[in-house]
Amino acid sequence: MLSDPIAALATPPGRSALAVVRLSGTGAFDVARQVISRFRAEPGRQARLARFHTLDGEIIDQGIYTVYPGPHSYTGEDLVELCCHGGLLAPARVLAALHAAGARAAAPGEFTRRAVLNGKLDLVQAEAIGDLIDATAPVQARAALRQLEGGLSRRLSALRESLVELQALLGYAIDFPEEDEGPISAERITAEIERVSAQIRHLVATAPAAERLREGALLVFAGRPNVGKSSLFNALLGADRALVTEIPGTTRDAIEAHTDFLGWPVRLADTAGLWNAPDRIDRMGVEVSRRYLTAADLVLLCVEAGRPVGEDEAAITLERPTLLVRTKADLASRPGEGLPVSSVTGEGLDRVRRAAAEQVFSDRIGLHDLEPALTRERHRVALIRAEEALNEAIPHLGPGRDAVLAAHHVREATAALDELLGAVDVEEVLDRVFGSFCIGK
Ligand SMILES: Nc1nc2c(ncn2[C@@H]2O[C@H](COP(=O)(O)OP(=O)(O)OP(=O)(O)O)[C@@H](O)[C@H]2O)c(=O)[nH]1
Ligand SMILES: [Mg+2]
Repeated sequence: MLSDPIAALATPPGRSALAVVRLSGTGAFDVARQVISRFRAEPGRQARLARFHTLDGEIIDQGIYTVYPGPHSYTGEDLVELCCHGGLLAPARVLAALHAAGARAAAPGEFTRRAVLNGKLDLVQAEAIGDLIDATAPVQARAALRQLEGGLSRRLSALRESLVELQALLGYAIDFPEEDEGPISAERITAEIERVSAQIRHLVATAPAAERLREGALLVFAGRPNVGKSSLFNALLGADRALVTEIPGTTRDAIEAHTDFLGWPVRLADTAGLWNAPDRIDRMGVEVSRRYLTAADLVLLCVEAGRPVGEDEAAITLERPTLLVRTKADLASRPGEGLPVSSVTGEGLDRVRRAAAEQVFSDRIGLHDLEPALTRERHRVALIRAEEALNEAIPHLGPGRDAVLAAHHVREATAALDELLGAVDVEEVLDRVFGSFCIGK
C-alpha cells in the first residue's frame, strides 16, 4: 500500500483570507521540517504559529500548522495541516515548497482513500464526505452527514454479520451432514436466509427516494407551444435562463438547471412544446421532450388558465406523476382545475414549489429522513447482487442437496457487502468512488 508523503491544497484556489495545505504520509514530518521553521511534531494536535519558507530559506508566509501524528489523523498516517494566507501566491508557494521537499502531488480523493485503506472510514462514509461537499440543498447535507456518522454503515455491517453467521450455520450443516438433517435443520437456515433477504429488500426499497434526494428530483415542464413553460422555468429558478418570446416553438433544446424547492433539491428541465411540430428541428425538439418525459420524477403540465385541458394533455397524466399548472393566471379570472400561477405577477409560484416538493419527496418527508437509505446506484447494485446470491442458495438446502453450494452463494452475498463497504481492497471500486473527488480531500 502506498503511503509516500502527498501534499495538496485543501481549499479552493483564489482570493481568500486563509488557505489550508495538507500533507500526509510516512515521512510527512521530515518534509514539513524543511518548510516550517522550528517545526515540532510533538505534542500533536496543537496549533502553532510559524514561518513557512522555501528550501532556500526565503520566507513565503507566516501561518499556523497543526500536527496529527498517525494513527490519530484523518488519513490514519502522520499528517500536517498548514494554514497560510489565501490568494493565488502564498498557498501555491507553500505547496511548491512541500513538493520540493519530497511530497508528491495528491491525486483526487487520495487523502480520503488512505483514510479508507487505513480503516478510519468505510467506503460508504467516504462517499458521504463527497456528498457533503457537493450538497447544494440542506436536506442533502443532512442526509450526507447522517451517512458519514455511520447510520447506513451500521445497517450494512449488521447485514454482513448475519451473513457470516449464516456461513457458520452452513459450516455445521456441511460438517455433520449425516445426523438426520444435520444439527441445524434446512428449514432453520432457509428461514434465516429469507429473513436477511427481506432486510436487504427493505433497504433496496429506500434507493429510489434517496438517490432522488442526492441527485435532485427531475421536474420536467411539458405542454403545448407558447403556454409559458420557459417563463415559469425562469420564474421558479429566479433567473432568466431560458429564452422567452411570443413566438410558438421558441424552445427547441431542453435546458436543465439545479435549484431547490423549500430546501428540497430539484433539477428543472424546460423542453420544447409538444404536439405541434411543423418543421424538422421542431420535431427533433419534441423527441427530446418525450425522452425527458419518460425520465421525469414529476411532470409540470402547463396549460393556460381558463382553457380546457385537451385529451392529448390529459394523456400525460396517465404516463407519469403529474402536477397540473395553470399558466398566465393573471390573464384569466377562472383558471380551471390545477394550480394557478403567473410568471408575470409571481402569483402561485410558492404553491407550485411546495406541491412539487411534497409530491416528489413525500416518502422522505414521512420518514423524517431517519431511516438509513441507499443513496447511490453502487449501493443498490451491490445489495441486489447480494439478494440474488441468497436466492440462489436456497435450492441447495435440504435432504439430498449440497450445502457446499449453498455456502458458496452465501459467500458471494457477503463479498458483495464487503465490496460495498470497502472491507476488501478492490482497486477498481476505489478508483470509481474517488475519481469524482476533489484534490486535497
Ligand atoms: N401575461 C402573461 N404572459 C405570459 C406568462 N407566461 C408567459 N407569458 C408570455 O407567453 C409567451 C410564451 O412564453 P414562453 O415562456 O416562451 O412559452 P413556452 O411554453 O416556453 O413556449 P415554447 O418554448 O415556444 O414552447 C411570451 O410572450 C410570454 O411573455 C404569464 O404568466 N402571464
Ligand atoms: Mg419555451
